[in-house]
Amino acid sequence: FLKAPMTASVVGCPFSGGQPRLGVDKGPIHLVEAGLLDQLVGLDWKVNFDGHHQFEEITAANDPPIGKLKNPRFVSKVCESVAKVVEGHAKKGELPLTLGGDHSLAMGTISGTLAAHPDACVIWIDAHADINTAETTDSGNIHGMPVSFLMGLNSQTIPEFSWVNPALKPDRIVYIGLRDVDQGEKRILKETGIKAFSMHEVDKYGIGKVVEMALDHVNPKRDRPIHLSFDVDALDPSVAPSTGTPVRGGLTFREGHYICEAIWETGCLVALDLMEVNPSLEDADSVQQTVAVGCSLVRSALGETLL
Ligand code: 6HN
Ligand code: MN
Ligand code: MN
Ligand code: MN
Repeated sequence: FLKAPMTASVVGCPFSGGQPRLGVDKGPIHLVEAGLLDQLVGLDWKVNFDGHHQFEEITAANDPPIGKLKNPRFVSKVCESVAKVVEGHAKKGELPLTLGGDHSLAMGTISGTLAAHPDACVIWIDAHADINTAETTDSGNIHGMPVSFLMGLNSQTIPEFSWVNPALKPDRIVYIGLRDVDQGEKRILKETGIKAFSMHEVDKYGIGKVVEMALDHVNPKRDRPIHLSFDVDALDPSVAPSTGTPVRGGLTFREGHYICEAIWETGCLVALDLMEVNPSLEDADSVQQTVAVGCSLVRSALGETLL
């Protein structure tokens, strides 16, 4: 690849099984209804969208916890189907744009990207590291664990998740925006040596330098395909209030958009996730604001410029 594909294939994922709060499954519906797809057409993308993915056949019924993991079969099956869809789009040279839904979906999207682009790297924008294992998780919510599955960090293999190819290497993922990392996750980050730029580093160096350092780490020659997984809770709750696990002290509106713009400028973006918009949380104005910010983050990542 030399230049980013100019066809975006939207993978709408109305899914909330990786966490307990209802409504995050409505995120993709609101993003599309807000006009996101027309906005991308306005940026000269060809946009494929054949409706939101239907997960009816994959039911949450009869899905007791496995250890601490909640809805394990449901999350696993949904992610497996998302992985196939993302892989298919990516192999056709299209850019999969996955709209969540909760962040457990990234187990699927990144699996799909790595199947199509084995040399890809991941830039994970989040308040959280989402790297708990089945052993370290307190909540049992799988949206706090996708990275551990992608990296094969669980000490015991869980047969229900055996489809996941643990192909993500520690030097191929970098975080920006972290500020609510669990004790067990801090240990994992240290032991694996994964590079993470928390809000402390954003304050210290500024977002421009942080993005440059992040890219230098994960993509030093700017020749690797990039999967950008953006959890809207990376933004400060004053900017994106309608999300399930808000944490104060987050990225400003501009810092969030700068990240997207700078990644687009590399020309290496091959897949994008926008996750954790929950239109059932907070008042109508907050919902409208969060959905609008979600749309504008996607536009920035897909080439919208200020001038
Ligand atoms: N997210 N670390 C917490 C947990 O439950 O494991 C929070 C995870 C949040 C996940 O926001 O995508
Ligand atoms: Mn499709
Ligand atoms: Mn997340
Ligand atoms: Mn998060």
